[in-house]
Amino acid sequence: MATEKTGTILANSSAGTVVVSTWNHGVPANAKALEILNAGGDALDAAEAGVMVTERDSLEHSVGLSGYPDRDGIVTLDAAIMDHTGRAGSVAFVRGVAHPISLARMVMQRTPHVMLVGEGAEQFAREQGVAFAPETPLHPDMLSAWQKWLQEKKYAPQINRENAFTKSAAAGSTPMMRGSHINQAGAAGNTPVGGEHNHDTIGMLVLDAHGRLAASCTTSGMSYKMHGRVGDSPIIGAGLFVDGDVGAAVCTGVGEIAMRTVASFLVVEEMRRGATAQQACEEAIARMLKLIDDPTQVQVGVLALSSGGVVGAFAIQGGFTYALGNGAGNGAGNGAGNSAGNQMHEASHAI
Ligand code: SD4
Repeated sequence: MATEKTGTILANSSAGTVVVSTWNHGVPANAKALEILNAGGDALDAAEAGVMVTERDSLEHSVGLSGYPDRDGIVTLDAAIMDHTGRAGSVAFVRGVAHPISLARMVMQRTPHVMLVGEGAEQFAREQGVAFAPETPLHPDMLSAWQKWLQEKKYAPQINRENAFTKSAAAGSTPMMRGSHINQAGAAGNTPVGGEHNHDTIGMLVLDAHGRLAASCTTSGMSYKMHGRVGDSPIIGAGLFVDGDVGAAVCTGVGEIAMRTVASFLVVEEMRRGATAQQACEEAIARMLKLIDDPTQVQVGVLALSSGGVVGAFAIQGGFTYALGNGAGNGAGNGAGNSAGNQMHEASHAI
């Protein structure tokens, strides 16, 4: 079976099903997506259901309603979804919705629009019968973190906070395959131990058995962001992009940099011009570095998945982990020669 070297990993190039998603929380999210793919499901369904696992995890503090609030103590969520035909939907700056990814999908499938924001997105949620609870109290840990933050009100994003987790011996955990400072990857039972001035997202790219690509992305954005701030995650072309003939990409990290480089679109266009998934990610990070005065203070990670099932991953700094899963019928597994089907990796990086 043919394989292609991507720089960090070997991925199966004879398609089959592939799921790749950002950070440690990608493992349980991938597991759900693979369940759907292995049952013959569609890439779009897998991409939605996969990240819903992260959205509903009350121990997950940068995706969904248990996320860190903005500086005014309000959790506002951003999400987007895109399929292989170029259809896309997104929501931004929404409160009180447990599954913004599903609301984004409704925007895509039930409106003539691509993006709804704020009160309009919330009104749409109510119209669609989506449970909407704007008065949802902050998660108790988030309330105390925010109250602590208010004492200084200093905004200083911390890189790779997404991986600042201790690991319980929770069932379903998966050892990381590469990487220096993280030994185990997340699953239920994680306890945050990192600082709180940070950011996080789950972005997921899926290739199903019919060769259909889809991408999803959902986040509570940067902690203690200005009220009204929206990052790259719900912006088609920045946070995620899919071209069914070429590939898909998703970004995580400091959204402003991904927005200013239209990074996910760039990655897909590089692949269209012949770059491998890995080369395309590296080019996007190179463009970002031109905009950044001190790259030691900024983290952005980029994932790519070609229409042939080849994965690329690159980041500004070390510590960007991602989960790669192969579904049934894809016995080649991933580049470490492991066909277990859902493993953590750490991306190579620029600095
Ligand atoms: C944002 N890109 O709101 C998101 C945050 C993120 O890992 O991805 N953090 O800027």
